[in-house]
This record gives sequence, C-alpha cells and structure tokens, in this order.
Amino acid sequence: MAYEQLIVDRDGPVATLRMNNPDRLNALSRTLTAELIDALEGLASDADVRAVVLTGEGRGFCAGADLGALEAPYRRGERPDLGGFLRDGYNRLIPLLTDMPKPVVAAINGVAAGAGVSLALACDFRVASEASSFSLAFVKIGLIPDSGATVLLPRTIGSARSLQLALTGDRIDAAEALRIGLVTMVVPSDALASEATSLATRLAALPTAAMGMTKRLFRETATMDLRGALEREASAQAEAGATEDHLEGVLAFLEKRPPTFPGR
Ligand code: LHQ
Repeated sequence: MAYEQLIVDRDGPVATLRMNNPDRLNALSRTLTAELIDALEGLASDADVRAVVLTGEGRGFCAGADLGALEAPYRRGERPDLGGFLRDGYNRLIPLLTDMPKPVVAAINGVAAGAGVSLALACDFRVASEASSFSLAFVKIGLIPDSGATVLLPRTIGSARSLQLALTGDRIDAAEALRIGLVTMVVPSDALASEATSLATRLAALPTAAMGMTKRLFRETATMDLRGALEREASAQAEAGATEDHLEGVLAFLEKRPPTFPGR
C-alpha cells in the first residue's frame, strides 16, 4: 500500500519503515500516525516478516506531535481534547511496537523529541547515529511525557535520570544517550542504515516465536512477583518447547551444525 508520509521497504524477512515528513523532522501528523498504525498492524500478522526497522527520512528521527496542527484551533481560542487525541492515535501506535511479536530496531538518524523519544523507547533496540539527539520536549510546551514515556523511560534508564530529562526537557546528544543507556549503540551517520539492517537481518534469522514470547514475558512479569513470574515462564516455555525453532535448535546442536530456524 502506498502511503503519503511513510515509506515501507521489504528486504527478505526485514521490513523497514521510514517516516517521511522530513520538513517537519517527521513530526507525528495524523496522517503519519495513521499510516504507522496501518503498516505495523500489517507487519505484526505477516509471518514472512521476522524483524522490523523504524527510522526517519532527512535530519530528524521524529520531532513528536505535529504542533502545526494545533495552530488553527489554538488561534481560534479552542482547546482540543488532548486525552482523546492520544487515545485515538499514539495510544494505539505505541503498543503495536512494544507488542510486535518480532524484534523492532529503531535506527535513530537525527533528533528525537517528545513522542519521538517515546517511539524510540517502544522499540526493542535503539541504534543511534552520531547526529542523533534526544529531548523530552513535552515540558517545554507545558505538557507531561506521553506515549508511554512515563513507563518506558524509567524502565530503560531509571527514574532519577528520567525525571531529570522530563522536568528539564534538556536536549542530550548521542554520546550522553549512550552513557545513560537510552540507546544501545552509536554509529557514524553514514553507517546507521547498514548497522541497523545488519542487526535486523541477524535477528530475523533467530527463533522468532521465542523472541515474541520473550518480549511478552518481559512486559507481563514487570508487574509480577517472583512466584507469578515463574508460573508465566513455565506456561511460555511449554509454548516455546512446541515450536519448530526449538526442535531445530536442539537437533542442530546435537548434530554440530548451524541451525536454520523457520521462525515458528
Ligand atoms: C515541527 C516540529 C513539530 C511541527 C520541528 N511539529 N513542526 C503533544 C501535543 C498534543 C497531544 C499529545 O501529545 C503531544 C506529545 C508531544 O510529542 S509534545 C512534544 C512535541 N514536540 C516538540 O515540542 C518539539 C518541537 N521541536 C523542537 O523543539 C525542535 O524543532 C527540535 C529540538 C526537535 C529540533 O530543533 P532544530 O534542529 O533547531 O530544528 P527546527 O526547530 O528548525 O525544526 C525544523 C523544522 O521542523 C521547522 O520548520 P520550518 O518551517 O521553520 O523549517 C520546525 O517548525 C519544524 N518542526 N518540530 N513537533
């Protein structure tokens, strides 16, 4: 399907989504949000896709909500319901990334601000270019961190640093983002696409079903006690044990050959 502000590329089992609203640093317009939702829903159920890359065109990764859309109503004195706006848009988008039953790699090519940071946090891996930067810009316009940032950021970098970034809105560079664990890897800008694709390609050859279950377990056990988590692990391991990937993994080990995982 052709989109207006999103480019979808397929290379074997790897799908790459490129946000394409570069004049606005890929701000999340209603169009881009709807297109991301549509594309991610399709990728989630496409068994041939075994890893996803999310990146941006131009010099931005994603500048968060499209503030241009607020201009007309605000100048007319209207105050749109931002809660409804979130429920209809970003609150549908974020779980499509966190719950994607295959790995999602954010290739952060430039600035990520506001909900753009949340988008990166909802991915499983954050590979950042040296040109990237990060700002929890919400506070600068009198808003609170949304799109999952209040959960995903402290879970990623701890609550003290999260509060510091959220309360100041300060913009940090890639080196600082790496130091505090906000991103997993920083690479030269011209190597970002190839590094992210090569990571995604490697992930796409691994046991996809077990990785989807691992993601689910990490989400579910975050709020569980140990005994509850042990039980959830037991049920999930029963599921993993029934996959073709598991059988192939064990047989390949015993036969001293590299495994070829079918991804199911
Ligand atoms: C933009 C944007 C943008 C539109 C750059 N929108 N045009 C919010 C509201 C409602 C409901 C619920 O949720 C939310 C959640 C949020 O995400 S709140 C946070 C929204 N984002 C921001 O506040 C970030 C605003 N942008 C910036 O602070 C800067 O642009 C950053 C720090 C991202 C980049 O700075 P620079 O590298 O200096 O670029 P720039 O400011 O010159 O931007 C380039 C162009 O992109 C410029 O347009 P122009 O026509 O002048 O070339 C900006 O107006 C446009 N742009 N962000 N979010």
